[in-house]
Amino acid sequence: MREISKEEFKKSIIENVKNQYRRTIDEATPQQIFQAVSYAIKDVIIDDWIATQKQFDETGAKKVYYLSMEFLMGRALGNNIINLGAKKAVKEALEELGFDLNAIEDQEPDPALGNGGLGRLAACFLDSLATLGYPAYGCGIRYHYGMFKQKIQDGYQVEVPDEWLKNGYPFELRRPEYATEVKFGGYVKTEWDGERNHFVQEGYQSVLAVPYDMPIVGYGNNVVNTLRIWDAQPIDTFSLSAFDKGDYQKAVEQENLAKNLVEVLYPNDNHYAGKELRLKQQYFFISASLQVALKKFKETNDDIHKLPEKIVFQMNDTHPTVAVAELMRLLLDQEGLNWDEAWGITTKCCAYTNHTIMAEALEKWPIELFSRLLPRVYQIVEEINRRFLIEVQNKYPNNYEKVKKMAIIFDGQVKMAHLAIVAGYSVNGVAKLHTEILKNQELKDFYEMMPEKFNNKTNGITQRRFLLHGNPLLADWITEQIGDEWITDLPHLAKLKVYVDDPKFQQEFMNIKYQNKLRLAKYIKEHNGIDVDPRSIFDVQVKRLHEYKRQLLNILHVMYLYNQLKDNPNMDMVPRTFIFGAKAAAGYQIAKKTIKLINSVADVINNDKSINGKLKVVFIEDYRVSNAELIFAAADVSEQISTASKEASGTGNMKFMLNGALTLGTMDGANVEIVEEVGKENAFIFGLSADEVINYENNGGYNPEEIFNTDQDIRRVLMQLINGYYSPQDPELFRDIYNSLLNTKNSAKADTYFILKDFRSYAEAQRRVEAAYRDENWWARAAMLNTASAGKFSSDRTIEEYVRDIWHLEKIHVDDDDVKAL
Ligand code: 26Q
Repeated sequence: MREISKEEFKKSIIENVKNQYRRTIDEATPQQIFQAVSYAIKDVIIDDWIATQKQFDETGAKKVYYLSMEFLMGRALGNNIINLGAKKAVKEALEELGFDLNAIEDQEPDPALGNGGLGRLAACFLDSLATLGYPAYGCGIRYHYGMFKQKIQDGYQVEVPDEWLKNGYPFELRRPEYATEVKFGGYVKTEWDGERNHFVQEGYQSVLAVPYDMPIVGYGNNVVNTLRIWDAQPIDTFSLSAFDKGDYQKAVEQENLAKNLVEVLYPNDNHYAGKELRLKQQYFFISASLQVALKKFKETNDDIHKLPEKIVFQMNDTHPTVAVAELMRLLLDQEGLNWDEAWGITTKCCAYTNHTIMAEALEKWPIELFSRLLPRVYQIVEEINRRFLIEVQNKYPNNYEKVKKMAIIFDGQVKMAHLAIVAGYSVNGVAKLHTEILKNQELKDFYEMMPEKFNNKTNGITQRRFLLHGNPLLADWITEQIGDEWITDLPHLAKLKVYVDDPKFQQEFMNIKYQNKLRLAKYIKEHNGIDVDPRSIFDVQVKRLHEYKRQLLNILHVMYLYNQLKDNPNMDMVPRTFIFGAKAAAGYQIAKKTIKLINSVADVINNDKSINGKLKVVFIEDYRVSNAELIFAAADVSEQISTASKEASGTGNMKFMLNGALTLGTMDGANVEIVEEVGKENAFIFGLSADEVINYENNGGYNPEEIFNTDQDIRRVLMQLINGYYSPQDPELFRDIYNSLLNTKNSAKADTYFILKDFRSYAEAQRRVEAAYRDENWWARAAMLNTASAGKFSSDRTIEEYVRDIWHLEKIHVDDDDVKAL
């Protein structure tokens, strides 16, 4: 790694402040200092970036294009500084200029171009790809407004626009030279040239796609990959075709299309909303990305049939699946290939990752909408479907059930998952259990017909952000004990296992946890005005708000504990702080009501002097990547309590584990593998298994009435939802939550997430948590073991598996000399 000199860096900051703001360092605002530091860092990155791209060109290396509607990057400055190996120099340079690096980092807006797990996974993958030296592009959308900012007013979530571009974002680079046109609507004209048909789209509207590139800096290896996000601009009205010249109406429409297209990220997580604009967004960034990828390929290759040797498109869920048909279109209509040639190439270039089995998340587009918006692409999907159904019928003669279940187009809808599976050469789930459920339940028919496509890639996270950057005290301590190889090879953490029984190491480890709890307590005091006891158990559930994730189970249990304390104020109890953080999709009413419930319960409990501060409830406003780093570092207990079978993997669970929190969870998603690594005895597992849940579901659900009628503690908690105990002004406020659990009219439709069914088992697991925490040595040992056993969950491991089984990439090397030679 190249040395970055402190003195040069100081000069660079001063110059940047002067040139950009005409100010001296003493006059600059903290935001201006942030900008200047970022530009100084970008100057360093640029050389590596150019050298890396040169390596790509010279080696002709195969590249992965990670196609994703979401990249939840989080702040770049701190991570870039770390990955460049410049932390010491920058920190000291800033100190000598009178600034604190942390405070400057806090000036950066969180680029939040994603909702939750799927978007953050894409960001972790980019970090790992660059660090491992694999040629990769992230392709996405430059939303002008990312994930909304959450304010809590009177206990309710209020959504505020996320103006992340307001001050300009220093790490992006506009690349107008790669701008390209994307066409919507119109109709397809067929022209026969005596030999073959040509398909020409006419009467369309179009926009100009303009890419912005962000550097993705590898750790300590000079490699800089690219995240390319597309912005939309109106096509210059002058360049309208002769046919359209002077069409004022059309010019205005195209301008509006460009303006709306990339305006905002849809804030739904694990929920499909069949919005026309969403489909436009999908096609927009896919068409632009594919056009430019092909063009680049053709600059150095003359045989289009070799495309699969040089390019792979990984589709992050079905959101980018229109890529399959768009690639076909480019190969057929632009490259002039015949169907079999084009299909042969497409099915060797596209691979698909599934992130959910939740029925409401599956993308199905009405034919009417799809064909109106993408007339040529729709023709191609129809032909893919027609040919596929012939195969199905050949394999299963006279079996109409199969056709019905597997068709890509059926019942007036285009099913994107089916398209992705039929055209992709790889279909992967994101944790072992999830992949088994895909193979044996959700995608059983496809698995039976094409078993060779299916494979598992258990998710991972980058330790560079979630330990090295987010928890510097623990990171330094670990490096002191076992060296720094864990930074690029996480399984090295296992070397910590020899220390777990040593009281000195236990104490040091728990002392770091305590320091991190103090840091979070300070954040909570500043942001919530609540005092929390850093000696209490920090019991944390942070993730998107969704019924299947069961924040409701958690808060009902808090209500139950509070009832116990009220009955018996002298109850011997280890003080507990229940910490929540969650955004609800703006239109998801019951999720929003759950936020209100958590805040109402918090109000009552936090203001009740009679319980001597034994119980506190905190809802952290605007949970996002930057405060997540503080939260994971400070957690004792990691709540991973989804209804078994519903959480495909989870990745927060891994971030907690890495930071020494113990998992309280169901046997769902990657929890299963976490327990496999750390041992069941070092976690708190409860609840129905996935098989049991699926069994109930296949037999019409279960009857929560029975539990309500026989379990007094549960009944008492439920009655408090409708007797105004937590909402004296409006006793009906939580009626809808009550009804979701106990709708008396149709009990099969009640409690579909098995909250009451799992309640006792959860409460019992919580008692085990408390008993375990009383034994300080046991807890310290188990916490250390969690960190020491987290090696598997690095996204570096996940990426190596994708490369080995799906992508088949070669590493590139960028030496210091390559950079100097520029
Ligand atoms: C679809 C259509 C229209 C609008 C929005 C959407 C949409 C958007 C986001 C559908 C789904 C998502 C996000 C899904 C997601 O984050 N899934 C999570 O993926 C993680 C990474 O694999 C897993 O760890 C989680 O278990 C899974 O819930």
